[in-house]
Amino acid sequence: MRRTLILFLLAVGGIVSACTGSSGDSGLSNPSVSPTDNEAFETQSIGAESDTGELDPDPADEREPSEDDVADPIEITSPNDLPLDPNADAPQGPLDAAEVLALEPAFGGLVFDAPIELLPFDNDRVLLADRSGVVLLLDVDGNQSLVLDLRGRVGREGREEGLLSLALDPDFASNGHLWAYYSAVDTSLSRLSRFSLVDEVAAPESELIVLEVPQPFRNHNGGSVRFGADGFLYLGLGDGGAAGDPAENGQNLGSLLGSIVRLDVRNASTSQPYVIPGTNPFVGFPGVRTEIWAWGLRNPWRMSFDAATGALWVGDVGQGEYEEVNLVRRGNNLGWNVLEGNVCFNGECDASGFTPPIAVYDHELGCSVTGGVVVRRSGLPFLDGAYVYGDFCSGRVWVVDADLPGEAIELMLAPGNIASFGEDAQGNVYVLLFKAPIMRFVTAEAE
Ligand SMILES: [Ca+2]
Repeated sequence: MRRTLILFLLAVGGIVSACTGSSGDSGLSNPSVSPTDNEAFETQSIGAESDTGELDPDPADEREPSEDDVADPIEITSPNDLPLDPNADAPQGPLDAAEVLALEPAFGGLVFDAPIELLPFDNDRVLLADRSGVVLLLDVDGNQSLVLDLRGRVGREGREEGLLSLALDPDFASNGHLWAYYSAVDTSLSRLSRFSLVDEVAAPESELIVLEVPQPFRNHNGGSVRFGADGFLYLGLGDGGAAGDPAENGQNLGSLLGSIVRLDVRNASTSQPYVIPGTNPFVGFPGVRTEIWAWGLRNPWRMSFDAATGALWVGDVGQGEYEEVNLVRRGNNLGWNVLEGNVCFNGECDASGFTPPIAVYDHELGCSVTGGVVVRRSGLPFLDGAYVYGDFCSGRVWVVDADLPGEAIELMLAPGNIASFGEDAQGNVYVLLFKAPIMRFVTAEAE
């Protein structure tokens, strides 16, 4: 069966202005999240820099708004049924309008400057983290309460620095632990810490520092902190920065940089912050950081586990030409800085021994991949059974079959810089955009 999918884009300008106009008391104007200075809510890019190692102007500034961005329908083709079937015939015929996806503002149209994480907290609320260091609880109407304010501890000197990730402990219900990964203030290092919630508030003073990773440059700090079904903590670390990985950290098992590490933090304490699981792939190898689970990464920006299969999906930001999505297994070498995407990064190379990406796109289509989530419970066409991800610069959103990965399919343009994807307890899927409402995937209304 063949179909042609017509996706109608949201009239972005109208939606944004409507939201900001109708919810002027929300988000940035709330005292709990108001910036203390201009720096705190400056729009910054994630993961893109020039070949010289100097940070580029904000990709958002480079993106030329066009008619295509906001109003015109995009015609794309897609296999018909989800899960996306790579063996299906080429698409044919129009989809029913009811099957078309759209994005609509969620949480009362709340706008944050740099939202980077949205996680289910309970049945009715989500945790929302902004790169400034603020963590909030939000209900569906956008009512919010402050959970954690790390602005005094989070460094924002580099354009890619800040509070970068958040995760609830697997035993949160009994221990109240919240995990955060951020750039430390007044220094150049990344920090993984545990905080403890009491009555839904975590005092900064409850911090237990579990891992600190010196950052030779201010960019490429990763990262996501996630818990696997094995109960262990996974953290994605960038290659240390500049451009081209000058110290070749990506291919150095003696450095945590450019790696995904796996830690047992169940009994974390000041004297023993973590234990290295005995089943980590390089345990017993001399001269190796045995925290490493996988290596050869440049700047893993957003990773997530498939709740159904346990698979680990990672978006790894490219240098100047290719962005990639990786399915990461124990001990994999993802190729950087020998490979960028599927191509030798510097002249000729031996590509054997590297795990190739699941999906690659070039800089005609974007400039900085934002890894997403495997969707299982949204009830929406094209999403359930798919890994959905996007590009920070172009706003393009793609899906790839999570079970039988085939060719990625472009789904739509999001109305802004895609910084992250998230889900709530009901299975709704969200896109986090800089300086724009948090958007939720919905079935589009028939025109
Ligand atoms: Ca790679």
